[in-house]
Amino acid sequence: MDFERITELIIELEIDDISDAVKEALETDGKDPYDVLNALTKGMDEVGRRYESEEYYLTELVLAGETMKEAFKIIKPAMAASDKSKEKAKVIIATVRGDNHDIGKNLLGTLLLSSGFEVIDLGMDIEADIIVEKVKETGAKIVGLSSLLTMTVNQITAVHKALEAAGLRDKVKLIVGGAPLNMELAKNLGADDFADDAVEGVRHIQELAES
Ligand code: B12
Repeated sequence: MDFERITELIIELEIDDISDAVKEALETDGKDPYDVLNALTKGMDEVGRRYESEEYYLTELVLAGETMKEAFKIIKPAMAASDKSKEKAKVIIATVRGDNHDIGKNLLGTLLLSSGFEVIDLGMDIEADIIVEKVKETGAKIVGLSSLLTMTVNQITAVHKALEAAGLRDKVKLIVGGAPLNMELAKNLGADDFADDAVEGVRHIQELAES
């Protein structure tokens, strides 16, 4: 199974074939899970491009998201198995309330898992109060929020304030990501940190975990 074929399967929305293709790449061909992930992400980039140029519509986007999820299910354990040595810090991840984009968050979660973090993924469209409850319950010191929509970035402030109200704000580092954000905006909204992509996000989270 070559990488180009995996990229194609995402672009062609082949949800029934993706799991076997990823399995074959990992198990039969012994490919590095990171390289497979790279091939999947390339496919998703092209899907995003086609959506923007109106070759694809919402239906295709949803299916592309579902196809990525099937692939992640196979790739996650392979990535976790490739690095078990590090001490596990807990990271809570979620997409903010009102936002149903989770592909970027899932990618971050997969990479964090493979970097030795314990990942508590709350899902998408998540209320600030639920995040605070999870922080209390798990003692996680890092929260990563995803916001892809301009109209939902203010939910970052809602989480920041809810943590403050619970007396937890100084115990937790809040990092955010998503296309409408940048470092300056993230800080104005109450976050501690921002990263442009998931790879950079993992690097920042490693630094936050050590600080
Ligand atoms: C796929 C997609 C969808 C899918 C989502 C499926 C899913 N399960 O996620 C569906 C079809 C559901 C969808 C719906 C909508 N979408 Co949409 N969608 C996209 C699209 C094409 C791709 C997003 C994506 O998955 N990219 C791939 C991932 C890997 O990248 P990413 O999410 O950016 O994440 C990376 C970084 O941002 C970062 N990151 C992300 N989160 C985090 C978190 C942390 C902590 C860190 C450190 C880093 C980090 O790392 C990731 C990987 O490197 C984008 C356009 C685009 N090219 O981005 C529009 C886009 C985000 N959508 C948009 C819109 C408008 C909508 C709708 C309102 C459309 C509608 N009319 O209904 C709805 C909103 C639904 C809702 N309430 O959320 C707009 C948003 C505009 C804006 N700025 O507000 C965009 C930009 C398209 C556009 N150009 O208009 N969408």
